[in-house]
Amino acid sequence: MKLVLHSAKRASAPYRVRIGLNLKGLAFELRPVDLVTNAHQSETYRGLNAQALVPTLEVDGRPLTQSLAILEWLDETFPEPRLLPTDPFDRATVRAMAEIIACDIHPLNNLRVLRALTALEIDEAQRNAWVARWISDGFSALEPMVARRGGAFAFGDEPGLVDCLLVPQVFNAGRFNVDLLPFPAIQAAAARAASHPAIAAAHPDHHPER
Ligand SMILES: N[C@@H](CCC(=O)N[C@@H](CS)C(=O)NCC(=O)O)C(=O)O
Repeated sequence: MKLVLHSAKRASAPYRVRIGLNLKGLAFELRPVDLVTNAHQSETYRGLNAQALVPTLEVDGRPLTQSLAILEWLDETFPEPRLLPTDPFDRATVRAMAEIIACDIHPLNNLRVLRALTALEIDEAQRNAWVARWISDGFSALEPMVARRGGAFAFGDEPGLVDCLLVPQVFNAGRFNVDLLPFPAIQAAAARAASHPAIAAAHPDHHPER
């Protein structure tokens, strides 16, 4: 099976998928998409991803979009090691933790949202305060869940779906100087996960310069 990941260096949604692919031990070709020059808005890229967003994972030439859907496809197609637990209650809990990041933090802070704020003449300090507000809001809800259900990783003792989302979101919080002191369980889980070899290999530092 040939896997091609369309990814951008600092973007958190493709970072999630790089972590998932690495945790599964899968080889993939990485195709950088330069968000700064709007390569994601080209007609060619829109042919793969009608939303003009990264990531897109091509599976033998067929495109899959939406990082959470891609991660669930990965888990169903390559079941070991598991990203989601087997118990239905635990699966729902893991999805709820992941969706706090994917549905309730990230969409409010995406590049197109920040560009829209810029177009409304919102200055950089106010944009950064906006980003910090939504990260802190989401992390306030996630913190007790990680404290309750986390172990060596964000959920339990093995790396999984929550780590795929948490590590990039904490990286993003760092870019915007968000204070993580109020979130000790999140900080500890993200630090432990970031040092896992498969997760470390997905870091933007190892991504081509785009
Ligand atoms: N819900 C989507 C979000 C994808 C997304 O927003 N990707 C960002 C990078 S993290 C992007 O392509 N932004 C380009 C833009 O906003 O113009 C997913 O999880 O795949």
